[in-house]
Amino acid sequence: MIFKTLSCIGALLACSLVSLPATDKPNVIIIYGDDVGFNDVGVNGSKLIPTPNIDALAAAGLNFTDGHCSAATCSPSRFSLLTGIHGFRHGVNILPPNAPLSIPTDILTLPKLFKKAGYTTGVVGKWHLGIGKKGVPTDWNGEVKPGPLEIGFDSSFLLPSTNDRVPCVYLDDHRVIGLDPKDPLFVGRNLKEVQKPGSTQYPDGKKDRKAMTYYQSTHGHNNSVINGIGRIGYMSGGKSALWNDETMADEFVKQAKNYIADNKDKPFFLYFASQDIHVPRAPHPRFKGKTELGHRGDAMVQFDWSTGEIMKALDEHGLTDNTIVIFSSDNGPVYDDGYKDGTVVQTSSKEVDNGHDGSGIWRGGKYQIYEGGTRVPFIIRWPAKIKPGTSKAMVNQIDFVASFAELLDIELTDQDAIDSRSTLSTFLGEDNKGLPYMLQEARTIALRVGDWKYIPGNPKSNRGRTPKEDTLFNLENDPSEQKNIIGENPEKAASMAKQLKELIKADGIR
Ligand code: NG6
Ligand code: CA
Repeated sequence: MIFKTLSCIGALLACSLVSLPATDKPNVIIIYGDDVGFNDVGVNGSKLIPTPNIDALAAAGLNFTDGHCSAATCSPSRFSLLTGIHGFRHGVNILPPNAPLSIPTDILTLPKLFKKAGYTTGVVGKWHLGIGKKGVPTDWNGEVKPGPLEIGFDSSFLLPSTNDRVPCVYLDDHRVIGLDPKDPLFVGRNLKEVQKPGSTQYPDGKKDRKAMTYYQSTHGHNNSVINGIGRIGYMSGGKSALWNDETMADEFVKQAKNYIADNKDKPFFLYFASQDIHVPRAPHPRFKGKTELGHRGDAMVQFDWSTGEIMKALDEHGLTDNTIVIFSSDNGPVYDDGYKDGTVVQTSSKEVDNGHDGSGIWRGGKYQIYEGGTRVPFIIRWPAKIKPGTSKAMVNQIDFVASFAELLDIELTDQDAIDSRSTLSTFLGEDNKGLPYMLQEARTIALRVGDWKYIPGNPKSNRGRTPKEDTLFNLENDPSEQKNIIGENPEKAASMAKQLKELIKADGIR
């Protein structure tokens, strides 16, 4: 009996000796915004959009002011976040509604890395990385795959593409929810492809502008009209499964809360990808009029609410201290991205009178190679380990794979996450080193080396996405990228042009 008790105490002691301190396996949540600009959050300067929850997150964590997504559009940024590889190496650009899965199922991904460390992994929200096999039309009425579950997530609840693209239904793991087999769902590139007998047909916005009762489109967005909103791409059927745009944030928050509650007793990784503030901006009526900036500002208030709800859930389960919460965005701000929702008028008229600029002092936004395209809100909170503050270090989402590998002590092979470099010590606020150099994608590819920025010119560039001539900026004296100083610094430009070519051609940066 005594022996038994002693051995029990011995086992307990041994157990506590080998068990890892709580901070070794923190939970990780990435809260990812869509088209949220650097200056759309209060902590970075926004005065006309109240974001108390995001500001509180920043106040309790590290706010990076030179933090970047890898590209100035969604799919390549998300690809890099989840793989540690630049989108251009896999030809990833903005994906159409019925694109196949863009992430190969046999490479290392962020969720697979967490699984190697014993985590459970989940994704809630916007996917836009393609679903299904290349060359095989996806059967939306059966098992919709390969998708997130085939690249390392244990569970997924998705808006499959974007909220301005079909299909306008939620996907729960492999299944569209709420589908009536009598009204099968089809997705196609043109009307003909989806005109199937027996399936609900939606108005074609090109022929029937009046069907677009919620918004008129300014460009594109006039194919299938769903909930009075024209969308990119064609769908038919699935009427009983249609989402409600105005309750989408509520739905995603509910799913995230359930995920946290279900997994609170084991280390988890949750990738929470909000549809806010991408077009069509259709916040719940309770957020309407919360800003003077129209739907775009109100959608940002909704996103701040979602962020607060997730933080509250962590508090309620006692998980705040040992959960790393990362808040960021997939590209910079845009105003008119295809709908007449009043944003341009309201934002620009405010701009004249000390108004709101989603990029702040940084030039440009979504689609553009200038800083505003990729320099986005970038907050990391981990109360157990990170001292609150601000960091000016240059950091990038593409480096999460290598940084978490270091944190979790997992070795990467030469083939894994080839563009991901660990900046863990900077993410933890232990130093201010960040990256010595980094690539920025917006169709064209630019190079930052410290404060120097080299952009290869593109004579065919339109809409100011990239300069027509080779350009060199120095952000230290010229943060808003106004003065091309290539004439005064020909050698610097030549060496950066050479380095850029080599990095693009290389088998990865790491
Ligand atoms: C563009 C769409 C834009 C938006 C974007 C993707 C047109 C004319 N424009 O092609 O509205 O959907 O793709 O945005 O169709 S992203 O944030 O997902 O990259
Ligand atoms: Ca986006």
